[in-house]
Amino acid sequence: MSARDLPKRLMDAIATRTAIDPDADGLTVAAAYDLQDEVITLQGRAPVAAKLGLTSRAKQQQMHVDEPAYGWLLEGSQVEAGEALSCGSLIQPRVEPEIAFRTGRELSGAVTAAEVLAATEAVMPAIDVLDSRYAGYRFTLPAVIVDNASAARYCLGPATPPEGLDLRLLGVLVTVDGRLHATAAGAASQDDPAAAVAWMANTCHRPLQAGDVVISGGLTSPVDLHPGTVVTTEVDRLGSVTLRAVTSGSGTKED
Ligand code: OOG
Ligand code: MG
Repeated sequence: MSARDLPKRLMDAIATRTAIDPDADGLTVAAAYDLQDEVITLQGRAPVAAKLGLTSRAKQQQMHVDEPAYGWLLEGSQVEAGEALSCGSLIQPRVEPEIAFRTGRELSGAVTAAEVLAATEAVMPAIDVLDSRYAGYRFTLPAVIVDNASAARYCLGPATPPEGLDLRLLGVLVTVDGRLHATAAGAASQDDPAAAVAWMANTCHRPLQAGDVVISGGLTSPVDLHPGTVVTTEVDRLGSVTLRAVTSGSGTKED
């Protein structure tokens, strides 16, 4: 086995809901993004939103990596407000609170956090549903990049224009089954969620287009998602988004 086999092995992992061991020896970050493209093509679903990952120190320390990564949320992966998420097609889902951006114009090349903010039409509270295809979420940076930054599902709350907001200072509460589970501020992601989006625009070979949604990276360590769990992310000034997980068959979001 070599890193070259990862796209095919990841497809089998998704199809059989069986996590695999990463084998990304010698794989560079640049080559990993090429294999990520291959994984997305093999899935046959168009990217509909971008995601940043490993942008907070909490996540980087937990995962033993020291750089962010990006990936793509694919067609059919948005869980609409009020819709339940069926865990049936996922392997080991986890959720984390994020701030989502909707861009008003194309972003590419050397952009700053201030330029990202100026180009942003709206920001939203978001829940990222991760599903690493690697057993126990054990991976290296190149391996998680090939696995499309563990992208699985996402859920967006109400949209607010960013004018007058300092995203670094926005307080974030994560509630699990009605109990406060974790707290954070926007600055947990790359010191400013807008800086995280700027990092992606500067790094990624495809420009972010007007109207694209980008989720800007988990602000706390993630929570395991089990059927029956209800998770809420509440962000100061932006409002809240709630996700309810159910067992296979009783939900509405299956592949
Ligand atoms: C990698 C994806 C991380 C985030 O926001 O940090 C991510 C993982 O932890 O599986 O989405
Ligand atoms: Mg995330």
